[in-house]
Amino acid sequence: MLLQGQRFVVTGIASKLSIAWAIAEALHREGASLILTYPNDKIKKRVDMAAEQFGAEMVLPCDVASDESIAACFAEVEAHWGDGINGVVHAIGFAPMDQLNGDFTEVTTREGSQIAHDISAYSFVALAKASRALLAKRHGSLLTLTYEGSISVLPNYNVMGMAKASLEASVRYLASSLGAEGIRVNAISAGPIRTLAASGIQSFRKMLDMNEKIAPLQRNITQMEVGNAALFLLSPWASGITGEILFVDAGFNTVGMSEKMLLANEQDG
Ligand code: NAD
Ligand code: 0WE
Repeated sequence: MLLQGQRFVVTGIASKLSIAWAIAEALHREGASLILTYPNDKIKKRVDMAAEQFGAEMVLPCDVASDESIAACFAEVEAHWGDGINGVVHAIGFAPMDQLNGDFTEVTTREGSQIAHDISAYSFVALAKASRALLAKRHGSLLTLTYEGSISVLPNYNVMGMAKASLEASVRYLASSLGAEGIRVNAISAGPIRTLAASGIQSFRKMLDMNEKIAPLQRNITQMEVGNAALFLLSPWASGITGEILFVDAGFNTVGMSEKMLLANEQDG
């Protein structure tokens, strides 16, 4: 029980497939106490299910589009856990669907870009502001989820690539800002996983297939593998790690060109 007596706030559960669900599961398995959050009433019942499964102490509304909602949420966290928390998990990303299908230059709009950056990147800074004092009391840490589309161009990821680049820069600036208080800040860059956020994405299936072919491990990753890496980064075993982006992607990001790609091209031509 690595995390007995430790307390974590987990955002981003929307279904059993959510990466945040697997992170909460891993934290619970190691004896941690949890508070789970949801953005609106439509999602609340799913989060209630998770709370029951993981014995969470509270389920709180937290819509990261609203400063008032974030403030009200962390006021409740403080009322419950006034002597501090050990971690906050940010597993939130959103862009309007019309931004995620088609030619980047054509489909990207000012409004789409603002929403993507507000919900997917600024919100991490907002959660850091709201949880700073509680995290400092226990030398806790912040964790977010990112994707390779921040660094390399991937089909249709579009404005989310911009938002994830911003999110990753925020990991480094927050790590620098909060380091003196003993607060660590890290991200996991996960390979593609079929979740709600992946449903409705054109050719997601083909992306999973391609990933499997290119990645050194020759397979896709699971939510549980992200949950276990998250558990490590949030635990005392990672006490020397901050400002880091840890890839949990079966090695996909390390490959420039694979033998299989050469062979496939030879057969084409
Ligand atoms: P998901 O749909 O299960 O989770 C996304 C979450 O964002 C949902 O719980 C949703 O309620 C929440 N959210 C959206 N708007 C919100 C708001 N205004 N306030 C609060 N919460 C809000 O999908 P997921 O794949 O588990 O995504 C979690 C994180 O992992 C995201 O940051 C995503 O970008 C990242 N990620 C996903 C993949 C993948 O392939 N699925 C890969 C790498 C990174
Ligand atoms: O970060 C993500 C999810 C991004 C996402 C997905 C949606 C779909 C539903 C953000 N906003 C929305 N808005 C919606 O209305 N991933 C890493 C998963 C993902 O999303 C993609 C991918 C991959 C992988 C979008 C296009 C191409 C690849």
